Amino acid sequence: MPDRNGDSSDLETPPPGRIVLHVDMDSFFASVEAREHPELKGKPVVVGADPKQGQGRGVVSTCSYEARKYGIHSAMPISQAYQLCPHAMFLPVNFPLYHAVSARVMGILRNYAEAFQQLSIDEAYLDISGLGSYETAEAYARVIKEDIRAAEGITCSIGIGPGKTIAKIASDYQKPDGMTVVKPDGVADFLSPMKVGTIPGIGKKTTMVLGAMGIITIGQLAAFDVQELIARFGRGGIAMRELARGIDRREVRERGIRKSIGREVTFAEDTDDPGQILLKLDALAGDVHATLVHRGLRFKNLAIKVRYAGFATYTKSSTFDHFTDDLASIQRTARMMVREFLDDRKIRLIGIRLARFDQHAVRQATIDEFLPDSTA
Ligand code: TTP
Ligand code: MG
Repeated sequence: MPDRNGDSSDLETPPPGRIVLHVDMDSFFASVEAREHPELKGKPVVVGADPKQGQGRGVVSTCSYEARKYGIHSAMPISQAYQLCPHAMFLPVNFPLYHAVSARVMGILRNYAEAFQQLSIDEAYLDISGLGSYETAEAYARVIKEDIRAAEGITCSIGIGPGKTIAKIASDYQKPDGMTVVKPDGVADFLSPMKVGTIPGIGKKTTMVLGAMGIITIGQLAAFDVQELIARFGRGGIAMRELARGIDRREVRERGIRKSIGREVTFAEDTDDPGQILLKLDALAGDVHATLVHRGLRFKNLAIKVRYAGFATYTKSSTFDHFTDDLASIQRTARMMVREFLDDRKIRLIGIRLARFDQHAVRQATIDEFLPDSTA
């Protein structure tokens, strides 16, 4: 005889609900520039390649929301952006600056999370299930937004939901400075009318194939015959349909520590000009240093790479006797090592790579302070 308080009553107990928060900075590079140069605030700002009066090559990295009104967007040719809005402020990409801001923002966010996962330079997942309710989670998210605004002078958009995919879709739902909370019982209504391409991971190709099958919206995908999806996409078909139904058990977790941080650049024209080479080397040092700081790491081993015009490639590495994150040391050592490669041969590419890391002390999570029954 099954115990009356056994299996069946267990089934009635809802599983502890997961609450995932996704945060994405608004027009990140452009917002940082506007913060650095307040006269840019409220203006169309385009960050990317030099437009050269419409003749420039290269693309838009990002642009302010004011510039988006002119139809400008990320990855658009810079020449086209110039045609659309010649009076926009065009700025070059300043990676070290954005990385430094990103590192500080991520540092703030990490402190709010039970589990934390940085997704890109300007977005992250926070598991905040311990807050226990979506109402508390929303209030918490407002504190996070205000914290970032006060510390870094930029805005972000936040999405909250029972899984990573929904949280990510939600953060993009109202931008800029948005906040979208999707409770478990609202997931189906939220997702159904959206286009399938809204699901992260469903790209242009899959969207086309689905379209040919008559599947345009997420609702249609959720209701579609699973066997047919498997026949067309294999196991990916099941995963896709689950996401469309709001089922997403992937955990928020830190990615593994990187083994190395490298950056290299090919000169527009092969060169034997030491001034030009050293300048580029300094810039690369700045880039790898920014990533290092961004990841909260210190390194011990530094390598440089030199490729001559004929493709002959050499590397040279040097190991410090202590861990460091000092930019001047990187630049000094890289310059010293590159010297022996500076002869009458033209150089095509140079690179810097940092390896052998130690991690700074892991930051103490402060989420407990916000828990409803906290004694802190
Ligand atoms: P996104 O978060 O995709 O874009 P965004 O922050 O500029 O704007 P949104 O408000 O829509 O989130 O990308 C973050 C940064 O990554 C962006 O500021 C610049 C950089 N980036 C590129 O350099 N090239 C690209 O094609 C994209 C999409 C982003
Ligand atoms: Mg963004």
